[in-house]
Amino acid sequence: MPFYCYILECQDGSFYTGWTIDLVKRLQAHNSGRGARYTRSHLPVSLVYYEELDNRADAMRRERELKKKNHNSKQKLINSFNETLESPLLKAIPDASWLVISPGRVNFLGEHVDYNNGVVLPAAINRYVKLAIKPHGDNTVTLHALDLDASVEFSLKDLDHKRDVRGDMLPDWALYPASVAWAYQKEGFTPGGMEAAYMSNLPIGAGLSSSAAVELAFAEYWKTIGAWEINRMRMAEICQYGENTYVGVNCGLMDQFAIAHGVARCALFFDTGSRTWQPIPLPLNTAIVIADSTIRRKLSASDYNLRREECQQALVLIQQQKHNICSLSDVLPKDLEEIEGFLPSVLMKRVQHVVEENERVKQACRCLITDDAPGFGKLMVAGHASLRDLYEVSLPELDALVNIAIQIDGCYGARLTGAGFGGCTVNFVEWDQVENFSNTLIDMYANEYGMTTSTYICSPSRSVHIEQIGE
Ligand code: NG1
Repeated sequence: MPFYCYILECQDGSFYTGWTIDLVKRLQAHNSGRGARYTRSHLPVSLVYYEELDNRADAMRRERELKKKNHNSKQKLINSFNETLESPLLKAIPDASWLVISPGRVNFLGEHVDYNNGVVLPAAINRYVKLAIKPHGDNTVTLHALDLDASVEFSLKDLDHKRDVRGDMLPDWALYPASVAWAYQKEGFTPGGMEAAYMSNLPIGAGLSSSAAVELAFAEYWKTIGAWEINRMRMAEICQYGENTYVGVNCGLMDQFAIAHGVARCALFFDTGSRTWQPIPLPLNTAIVIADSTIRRKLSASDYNLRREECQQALVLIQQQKHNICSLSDVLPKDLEEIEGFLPSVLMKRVQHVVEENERVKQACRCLITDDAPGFGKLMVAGHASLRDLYEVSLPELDALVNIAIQIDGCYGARLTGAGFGGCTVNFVEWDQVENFSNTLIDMYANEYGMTTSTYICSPSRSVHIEQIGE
């Protein structure tokens, strides 16, 4: 029988160390308040580290050793546990002095409303972009995108032309870091030169915000190094501004917000209109499983911008009749009938989605607060139907993944996550059923549709953060 010594990260960022013979059950016990007095008052907790030992005595001895370590030493241990990404980074830049860890994000509900001043319910997830940086005094940035096996160097003095130091156009992937430097400059800040390498275990272009994770990683570094007094919301907004204006992707604020504000074990309720937000713990004994349709989309070339335009057209028509409406999220469900009288049917479908999706997010928050996982799951399924039928951004493959998922035991709900047109589904699953759910989904999708999916079991993570290497 294996014995484990483990470290939990509590909601306030503190660590708890223990030993067990069953990690899953022990984590559940902690999260249901039956683990230890300390964790009971610091819930929820997530597992961030474990070691397997041969016997009980060794596990208890190791627990005592770990308990004596201070917070920083434990953090280092956790970092080394996650080293799969870090060692290639440090091989690429051996004298790097900073490491930035930037999570991806999943969205539970509130899709295509962030550019309509609506409410969204995303979470940062424990899959990351990691960035190792060596600052230098020149005004150049040398980047190594290890996943792409590509490098580029550009000058911070000439970002407008989007060219590298040799005069060639910047490759698409380099536009994201460059956009952050450019947006900071527009705000009056002066980002410094660096050599940097980055890697990710987030699938790229899968609707899990790998691009925003890259942006926030660079933004966090420059902000920290410059000791600039910018709060996290402003940092997210600056990244969004760069992505909209420099990269040319007309995204809302949800992705950057979630990565800048993630809280372990929590979904993030965010009102994109008022910019207010609140973390809400997920119900106990639940897990997130992401299923990748493996269909990739290129956002700038997709129908995403068309959907935004349709929302804008609908808003103009509605405002001609109803003068108090500033955004589609001001439309109330009771107004829909009247609006139907004067909107073309396609625009009507888009508006109905936005209005009802906002309602679903509010109801979903109530479900989370009352630990109503089945109720939450039903709203996710309704959200998917709306994205499929009203907003028309789903694909047969995404519909199939959702249809299969909701038949499997322990699945509370499933839906596509992100913009649609490809990418991933998010599944909300009973903790004990996670392995079975994941395997059954993969098998059924292959048997019924002849398609392959890969799944990722995730939990909500803390926000982007930076560490000094060797400190
Ligand atoms: P994804 O699919 O994660 O790239 C996109 C937008 C979000 C939001 C969602 C739909 C980008 C980079 N992000 O997310 O702002 O509008 O679609 O809810 O375009």
